[in-house]
Amino acid sequence: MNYENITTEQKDLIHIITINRPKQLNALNKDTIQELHEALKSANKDSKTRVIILTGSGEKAFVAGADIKEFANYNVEQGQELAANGQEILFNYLQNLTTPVIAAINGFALGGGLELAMASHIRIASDNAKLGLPEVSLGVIPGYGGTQRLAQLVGRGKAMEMITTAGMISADDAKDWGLVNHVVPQAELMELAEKIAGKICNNSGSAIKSAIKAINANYVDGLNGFTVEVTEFGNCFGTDEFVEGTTAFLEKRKANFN
Ligand code: CO8
Repeated sequence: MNYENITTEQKDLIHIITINRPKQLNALNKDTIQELHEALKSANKDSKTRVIILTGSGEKAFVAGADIKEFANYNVEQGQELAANGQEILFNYLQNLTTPVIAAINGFALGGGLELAMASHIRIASDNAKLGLPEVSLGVIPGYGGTQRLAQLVGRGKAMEMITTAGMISADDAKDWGLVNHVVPQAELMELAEKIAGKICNNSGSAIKSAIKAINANYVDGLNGFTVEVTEFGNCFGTDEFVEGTTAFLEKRKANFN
């Protein structure tokens, strides 16, 4: 498929999606959100893709937020519609994708950009990255799940401070706060993302899908994570990959899941 706002690249079992609007610091307009949805959906369906890496083009920004020019004149209904649609087709969709997604944060991750990284399963950052939810400085609040996911990741107190001050934090502080897992020089960011992706690719894809469902269940109203874990644990016993994984262990060889 041809995209105008993103690029995609397949590297063995890893699918790399790059948001490609560097002149706008990769800000998310509606078309970009739709293209990201299509690219994630297609990669998730492709049995040759085991991990997705999401990053931004250029050296300055991962994503500097939702495209402010696009919603500056919206009314109440249009604002709600924009947030609801974005949450459904991109942010919640991404969190619930069963192919693991690594956000490689290569610069500013602000507003909708940080929300996109937070909806991803794993976050790593380059040492020049700056992260924040500056929405209240614009008279709005985070609308793509940021009020919920930031509090889940860093705790309510730090989320309150970040959101009400509209401040940015450094990559190192983000690591201290548990918002990103690793910080490396920018030139090494994709290398680290691919290294983590490679380790994931060595493991059972079907078990990873089950694990993601069980971990995410804790954050869904009405679902009991422990119950979902039991169900998903049981489901694993019906997979070829369970047979391969346990047989390989007993035969003292490396499992081959690909
Ligand atoms: N939207 C649109 N354009 C943007 C955005 C953005 N979020 N961020 C940067 N740009 C554009 C600038 O307008 C500029 O374009 P131009 O050259 O045509 O003037 C270009 O990118 C380069 O930006 P700057 O010249 O400002 O670069 P600086 O290095 O001086 O500053 C900053 C970099 C600090 C990142 C600065 O650009 C900035 O503050 N950007 C806005 C950050 C922000 O407020 N993000 C949050 C947006 S709101 C949001 O994400 C809400 C999410 C939830 C929405 C739910 C539904 C509405």
